[in-house]
Amino acid sequence: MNPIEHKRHDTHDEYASNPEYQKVLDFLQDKDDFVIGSHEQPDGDSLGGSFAMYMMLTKLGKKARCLYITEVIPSAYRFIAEGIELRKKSSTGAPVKNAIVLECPNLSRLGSDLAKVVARADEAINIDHHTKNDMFGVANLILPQAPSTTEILYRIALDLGVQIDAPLATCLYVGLVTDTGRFQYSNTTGDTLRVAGELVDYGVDVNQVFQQVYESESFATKKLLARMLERADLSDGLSHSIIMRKDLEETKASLMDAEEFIDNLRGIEGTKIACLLRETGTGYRVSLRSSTDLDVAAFCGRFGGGGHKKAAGCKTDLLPEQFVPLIKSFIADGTLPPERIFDQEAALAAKQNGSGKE
Ligand SMILES: [Mn+2]
Repeated sequence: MNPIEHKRHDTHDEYASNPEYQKVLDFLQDKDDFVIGSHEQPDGDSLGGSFAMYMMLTKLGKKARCLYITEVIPSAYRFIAEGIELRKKSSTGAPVKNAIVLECPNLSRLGSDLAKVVARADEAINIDHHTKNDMFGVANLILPQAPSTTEILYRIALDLGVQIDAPLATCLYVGLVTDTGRFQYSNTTGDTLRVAGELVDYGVDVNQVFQQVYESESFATKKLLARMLERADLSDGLSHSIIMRKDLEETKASLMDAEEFIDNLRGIEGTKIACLLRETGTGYRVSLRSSTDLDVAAFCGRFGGGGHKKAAGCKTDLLPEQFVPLIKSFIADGTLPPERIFDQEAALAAKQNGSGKE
């Protein structure tokens, strides 16, 4: 075992001084038989966090399972899933004792299948770092100042006295490296880098993570990226593009592989906000990134979405030619779209009544 000293960082003392922190520790310490769930379209932080939590609990001699992740795990993250016990869809009828929900501002972010399982749990706790949260748990540890959920889990692991080994350190590191854009986003603090250093001392193979997460894109994914870039537009500070459903059919790539594509738009000189629209069949899934003080979580909030100040998402049934000007107005003078016209339920009801949009 690596004889590294367990350090507790100042910013993490802030996590631990949150009134909900002790409740989370007590829940993890006192209970047994857990399910762990995180959001749809998983990313490095949700998967790294879920697997890390699984490892922490089993190291404490507890029973735990991650919910359904087998069916949706992107290939870039399969290397951290080894040895993780997954609860499959077929067992949805089984009773659920204790649920741990990571990275979800509300239960619907889990997707409907997982949300149903968590709703059946005796009790659920909620650990997240997004700006808004519905506080659906018996304990709600919401720390928007944390760059990743796994950085919160690192402190929890130390306080629970969990032995950190290379597989656990790797899961924590994957969440950290992906949610900080490889330690380049403005959420990267000195402590983030110190934690990363400690995780490397615990045995993280930095180059392996890089190769798996960032250099294992399929050829189909690259072809899809080429289409997205071909269609890109830069005007009035907005870089945006669209991925159509036919692109997926024709390139045989999956939407999940397109998670990082927006970084290619954000990186274009002159970009204040980057926007990627992905056609879903019922509308568009929208990703926004801000390179300025413009708060894209607030913008996405007008469409029932959210996220972080500089990285957020939502869904819309507006057409791109309707949606794009709204972002441009936001860039021009900070104008947010009016909330009422984007009430999804009202839009659906209007459609069913035959008075829907053109
Ligand atoms: Mn995250």
